[in-house]
Amino acid sequence: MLNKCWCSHSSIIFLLLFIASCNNGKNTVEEESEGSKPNIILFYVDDLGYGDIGCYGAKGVNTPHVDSLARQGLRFTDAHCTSATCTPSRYSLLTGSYAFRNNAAILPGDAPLIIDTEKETLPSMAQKNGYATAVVGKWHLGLGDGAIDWNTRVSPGPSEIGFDYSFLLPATGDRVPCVYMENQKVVGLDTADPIQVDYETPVGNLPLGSAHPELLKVAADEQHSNTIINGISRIGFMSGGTKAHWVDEDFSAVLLEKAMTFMGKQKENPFFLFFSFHDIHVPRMPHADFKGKSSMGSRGDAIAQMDWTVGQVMHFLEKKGLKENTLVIFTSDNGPVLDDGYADRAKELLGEHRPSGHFRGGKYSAFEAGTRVPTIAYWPGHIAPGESGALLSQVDFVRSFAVLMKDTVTQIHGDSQDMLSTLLGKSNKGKDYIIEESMFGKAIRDKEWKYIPANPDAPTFMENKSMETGMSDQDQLYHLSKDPKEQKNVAAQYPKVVERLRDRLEKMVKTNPLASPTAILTNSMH
Ligand code: NG6
Ligand code: CA
Repeated sequence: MLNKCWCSHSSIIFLLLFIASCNNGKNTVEEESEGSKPNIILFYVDDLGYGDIGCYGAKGVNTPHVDSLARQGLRFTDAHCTSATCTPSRYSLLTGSYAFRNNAAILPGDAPLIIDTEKETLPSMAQKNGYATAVVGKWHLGLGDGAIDWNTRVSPGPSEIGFDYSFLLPATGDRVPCVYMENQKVVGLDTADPIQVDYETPVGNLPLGSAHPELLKVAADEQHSNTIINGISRIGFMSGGTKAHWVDEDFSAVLLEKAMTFMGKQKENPFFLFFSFHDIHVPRMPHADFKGKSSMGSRGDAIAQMDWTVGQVMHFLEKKGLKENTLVIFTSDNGPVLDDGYADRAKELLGEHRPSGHFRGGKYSAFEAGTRVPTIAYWPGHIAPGESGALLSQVDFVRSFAVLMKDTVTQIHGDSQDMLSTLLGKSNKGKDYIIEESMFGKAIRDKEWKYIPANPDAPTFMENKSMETGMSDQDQLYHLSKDPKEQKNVAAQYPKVVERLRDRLEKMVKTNPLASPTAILTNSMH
């Protein structure tokens, strides 16, 4: 088991090459017939900001592997996750619907699955089109349908929404239960030491961070001061499962190995791999091999670890002859945050590095950096190297992938529209409108403008995160093409633009394509 021991990176590379050489499958470029379906790998990094990658201006860390994807692929400068927080963005990514349609918000670690198992999803669509499907990494979409018994197979979960294989961190790294789940069962569980989880009341007798700060590798705020696992206090209480506890420092190697094994097994089918990183979410505990790889402490070192992981997957594809037949998308689930509950000195060690790039806000925020995230599409021979300023949203990935797969068997409902040509760089046409969700409200974008409706009930600042929420008691309008930093509210000068965007936002919110699939608003105004 890799979660209790760390293998050196060189031995991992050896293992990967070994897996690759064992696979004499047919899934190579030469053997693929013309027009066959490409594999899809979706690298989904957690909390990675617009400015956190070299090719987007990072200063405190090098990201050669991701930069190389960008150099040989298409780098987007106005691409967005749907929300400035994780669960909603992931919900949209997998269902093709905006998360507010399902009131999706950041979930506790024992929440039920929030995706309707009756509806098509990105993985179920891929599955029905002949793809082998897997999710490896952070889930945070809920599991089960109520009171979870962590000691049995938990269902519904990934397999009920179309994933053939899953290897999960059930919620987040900072939430209990701190165990991996493989195909919805806790990995390495000793039945004599059952797991219990509670988000209200302490359970069992594992030490709590609030009572035993001396046991901690990193100090935490009150919210993150419950059960201590692996020297880190978490949100929520858990007991039992001692042999199954994860080791945070091993996340990248463990997830990588699971992803490789899944890919290595695919022989006849194309595959869809949702590689859902824990990096660079808190607690940031990169492996010792990455200590000091950045000038920014553990947040930067976690970026370096993530970049290395991407490099390993790409190396694997190359060795296996799959590079030319795999569409790789690299992106993030929300903008950056420095202090998210642990005293890991992310802010103090920042130096010249700007996690949000030249945008305002970050995770949780309605300002641009909440959802504008690094986004790269890479597919040698199919995507020409370059840059695209097209306005893009992850809500459209489902439908775009459906078109790529020439899907005729499913009907993906929801807000998702076909943006494949833009994603592949064949067109520069962006979306006419996208909604940006955030912690306290929605905003709407078109190519030039951003409108954030007045929200007098919301705070303007989150003290504990040092983060502007983007909310105000006034309507806000920013002329982004002239004022990308959202410094000057021009709502009063452009009442017609405000009216147009307000109407459009209301219409998009009201027209629920889930209730009436044919009611999807077209990408253009008419
Ligand atoms: C917040 C947590 C934060 C993080 C976030 C989820 C507190 C005070 N903060 O509620 O630490 O876990 O949820 O992050 O509890 S996300 O990337 O999964 O959305
Ligand atoms: Ca996140």
